[in-house]
Amino acid sequence: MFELPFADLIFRAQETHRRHFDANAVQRSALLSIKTGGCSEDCGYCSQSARRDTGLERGKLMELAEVITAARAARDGGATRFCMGAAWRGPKEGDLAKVIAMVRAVKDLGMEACLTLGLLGEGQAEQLAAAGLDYYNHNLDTGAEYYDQVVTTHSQPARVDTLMKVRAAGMKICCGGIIGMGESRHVRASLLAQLAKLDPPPESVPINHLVAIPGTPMENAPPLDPFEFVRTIACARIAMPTSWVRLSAGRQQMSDELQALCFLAGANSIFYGERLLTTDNAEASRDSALFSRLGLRPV
Ligand code: SAM
Ligand code: DTB
Ligand code: SF4
Repeated sequence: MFELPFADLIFRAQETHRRHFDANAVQRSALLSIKTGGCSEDCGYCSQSARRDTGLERGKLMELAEVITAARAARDGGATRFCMGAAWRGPKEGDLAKVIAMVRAVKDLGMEACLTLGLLGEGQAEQLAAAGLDYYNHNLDTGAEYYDQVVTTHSQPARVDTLMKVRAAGMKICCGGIIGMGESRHVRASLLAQLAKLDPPPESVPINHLVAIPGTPMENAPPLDPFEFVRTIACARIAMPTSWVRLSAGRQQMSDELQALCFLAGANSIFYGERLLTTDNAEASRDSALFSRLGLRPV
């Protein structure tokens, strides 16, 4: 699929997209970093690893009241899902109880709730499901053959194990990866094949463009041809026809025209709001203008 002429690939992606979705409807999720920095892991793209100096200030787990204020603002701004992320290898039991209170509060505000807390231990997925968590985000991040060039402190099979726990507990899976980390096209195809082979495939598939962060090993990653990113979105759409494909990190660095190509290729979800986890996102006012110029409808 990656090798198809661009127009043929986009045509196939559109055909697939329109069979399963309203092609003009785009879902909006808001993100909040509830615990920032100081992470034990060494993921080469990440600003939050304690193993390197990215100038990021290390924070404690946020208080419930602050999370509620942020969630209410996100809802009032039009987000339908609120995603909370923590810079952990995985949650400790005491922290999990605090996070569960946050999930309940988000649900009380009438939004879907999503968490990304790292690797889950025995029984933790069940506790999150019981609290009403809709989605758990845990990315494969890259193709299996490239993973150990990106992360050495945990393995990709360990991540797959967490995904199985999430599924067994009855929650929906949000799982995708990062494009532009110097990987080959073969690795990009392999990531998408691994995602599509999950049974069932993830309900939500975030495709992140690497945000190159000074102080990380990927600071000087070779630039990716923007059309290759669009191709990756199109292939994700074709390989996972009924999943929400999210145009995730990296939108702020993209032109409106490139984002439009991504929507044309079958992306139908975005992160919405001024911040991702530790970096800025495209401004809500820019997104509203883009939606209206393209006739896109938020859902
Ligand atoms: N610690 C947890 C984990 O690793 O699963 C949750 C937070 S982690 C920051 C969530 C995801 O954000 C990563 O799996 C990666 O896909 C994405 N991410 C982190 N830094 C990024 C960057 N600089 N550019 C693009 N995506 C990034
Ligand atoms: C995902 O796939 N992308 C989001 C969310 N899941 C947690 C995170 C993007 C982070 C971008 C870099 C940063 O802001 O630190
Ligand atoms: Fe830690 Fe997650 Fe960043 Fe890896 S991606 S360093 S596990 S916060």
